[in-house]
Amino acid sequence: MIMTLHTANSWFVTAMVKATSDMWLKGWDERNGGNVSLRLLPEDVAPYLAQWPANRSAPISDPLPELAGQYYIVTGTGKYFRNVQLDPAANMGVVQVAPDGTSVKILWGFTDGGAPTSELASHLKSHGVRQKVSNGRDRVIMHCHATNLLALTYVLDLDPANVTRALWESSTECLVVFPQGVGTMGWLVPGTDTIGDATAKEMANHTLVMWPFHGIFGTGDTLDEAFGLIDTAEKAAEVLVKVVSMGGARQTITTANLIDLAVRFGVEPMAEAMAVENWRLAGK
Ligand code: 2HA
Ligand code: ZN
Repeated sequence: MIMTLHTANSWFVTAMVKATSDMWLKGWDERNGGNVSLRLLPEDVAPYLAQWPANRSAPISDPLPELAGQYYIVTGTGKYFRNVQLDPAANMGVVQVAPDGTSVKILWGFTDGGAPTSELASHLKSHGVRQKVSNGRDRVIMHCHATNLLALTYVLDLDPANVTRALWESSTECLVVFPQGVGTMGWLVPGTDTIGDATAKEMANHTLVMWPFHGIFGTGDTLDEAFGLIDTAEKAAEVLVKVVSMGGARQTITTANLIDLAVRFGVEPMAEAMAVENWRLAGK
């Protein structure tokens, strides 16, 4: 008996549906906000390749020949995360980077004529960097408008060490979950190569990158890891918003506590953030 494998039942479509649905329920992805990409390995796509039409392409604004041949499942431009679960094939697609890195071939999905996310540049540039620094382990780039992290960008001094230290002090697990801290940048126009380059640059040293007045980028080896990373930072951000709203901390996790955590969990925390004595609100 010949069995037809349905792409909609693949582990990677199922996992993307779960991630985007959870992100919607978290309130991180209003309207068409947010985008997610997951790098697929040849063995992931092999069972399906022969049945995929692969008759369209989409340009990559800045060529990335170092990613030639790689496969990604990625959310679509203009698509709403709340709708992904209703019609995964219309709201996401599987693409392969062309040999010269100037375009992607659309292999599956985007069934209503859609195309990959407007943040494809940020995603692919960041994938390139994360593959290098993680020795090929990291496979996910996740962007969303996590409410409290976004709110904090209006009040925190945006120096990366300062932001990192403020979040580390806002929940004990933070230093363990993101020891490399949070990268930041100035405000930039989304959907451009400029913001893509700035994001990828920060991704060389951090697993989280903050876009002021916009949102957050996270990475990881799996969708669960990237989601859990953003969820952890967002939880700490929510605590910090409450603490600041209550008039500020009267007591906190100390530097000595942070050192104990790093030793117990065997992580090497961002030195600049460990050196911060009192994190600052902007303009203070
Ligand atoms: O896809 O979130 O940054 C919509 C966005 C752009
Ligand atoms: Zn966004």
